[in-house]
Amino acid sequence: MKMVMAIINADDAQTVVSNLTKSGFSVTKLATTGGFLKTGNTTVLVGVEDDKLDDVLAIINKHSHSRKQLVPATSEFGIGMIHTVPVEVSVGGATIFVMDVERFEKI
Ligand code: 2BA
Repeated sequence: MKMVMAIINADDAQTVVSNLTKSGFSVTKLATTGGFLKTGNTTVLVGVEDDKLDDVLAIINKHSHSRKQLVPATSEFGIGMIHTVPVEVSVGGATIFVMDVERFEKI
């Protein structure tokens, strides 16, 4: 068994979760925050049998889209002036970790 931990854009979360659920996968959705942008994203946990892993990854891949986002970057001139300019970063589709599950129990 594998545990898929996928960090996805909050705007894609509902579509990803509903398509995973529709395909019969159990999903847990967590509200998370990216350390760099400090904006909300969504982490989806899916425990899945090995032979279904590719199906889960395909659904996440299909419904997660990358986006450009502007972040303020500041430069210091050393004379007490700080200049802020927006810098564009590309965020997502999805950042996915796949882990082996040593033991799985439902009590
Ligand atoms: P954030 O940390 O808010 O990062 C958002 C985007 O900013 C990243 O998109 C990347 O394009 C850029 N970025 C992140 N750290 C950077 C840095 N030190 N310098 C320059 N640019 C940087 P993604 O790579 O698609 O990541 C989207 C979100 O996925 C991240 O949000 C974070 O929440 C998560 N993530 C990505 N890689 C991760 C990792 N190795 N471990 C844990 N979480 C990760």
